[in-house]
Amino acid sequence: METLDELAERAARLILKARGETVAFTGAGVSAESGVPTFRGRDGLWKRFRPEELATPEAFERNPRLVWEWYRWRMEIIARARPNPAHLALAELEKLGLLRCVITQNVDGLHREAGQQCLVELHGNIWRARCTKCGHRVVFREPPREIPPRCPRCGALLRPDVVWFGEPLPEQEWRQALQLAREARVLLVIGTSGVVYPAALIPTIAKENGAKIIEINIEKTPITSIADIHIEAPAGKAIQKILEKIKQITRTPI
Ligand code: BV8
Ligand code: ZN
Repeated sequence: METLDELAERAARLILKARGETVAFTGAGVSAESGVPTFRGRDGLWKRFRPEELATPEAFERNPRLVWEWYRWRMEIIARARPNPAHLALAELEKLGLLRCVITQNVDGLHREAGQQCLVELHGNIWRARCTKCGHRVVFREPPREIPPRCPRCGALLRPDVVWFGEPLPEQEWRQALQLAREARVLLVIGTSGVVYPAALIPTIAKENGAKIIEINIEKTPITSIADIHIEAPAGKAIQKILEKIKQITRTPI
């Protein structure tokens, strides 16, 4: 059984060998250490709420106030959250020229706040809302006081600018994610249960195109079976360790 140290060393060597063609694919687990609840974990959102009742167009149609109460509650948690060592290490890997881009399923905006430049938000962003009638978009600086919020332009209902179950992913972001997955030499899969489609196809597409898969998660997932390296540790600890190994290896010329 390899130690975290040995696994991180192997991962660091794969990332260095990829010469910048490494892409990260992240899920709710990368924000867990920031105090943002995941969906399916022990204290997961889906434990207390049922996604069908909230994260769907039908739920919004039926009860926009209830859906906005849920999103405002999540915005309040996220407003207090700060990027954690996992987000910061990914931003540093990008600065070092070793990470090309981050594809995220998260809507919390923490990768951006950590300084990530190249970022593809497959499921939208909780701080953005769009008008259900005229399409006008707004960005919230803080959770909306009155809910459901109304369009400043036409007065119709605003909806969170996130992808709900049964809704297609944004065209542009999906195409960009596919291209990044096809071209990646290494895919870092961090903190995702790999159960939500079509996002969950990304690791398979990267693998089919010859990428090495490094999975970081506190448990095994359906992705573990195609992972070349599976590091069972919290994301912050694991990615910081990989970053440390990269710096050690590049400091000591071979
Ligand atoms: C679509 C935005 C069609 C909103 C989200 C049956 C089979 C296959 C597919 C389907 C099916 N039935 C329905 C579908 C389709 C459905 C789907 O996949 N359902 C699943 C549940 C079976 N998909 C859709 O509906 C998609 N749209 O298919 O449209 C279409 C196509 C064309 C034209 C018209 C229509 C839309 C899916 C997007 C839904 N939106 N979020 C919001 O956030 O409110 S999904 C939601 O789940 C989040 O975005 C989240 O990111 C995503 C995935 O979850 P994870 O990120 O993986 O988080 P999770 O909690 O699950 O796991 C956390 C992981 O982290 C765990 O593994 C845990 O161990 C780990 N972890 C925890 N702590 C740490 C850690 N790891 C490391 N360190 C730690 N500290
Ligand atoms: Zn409007």
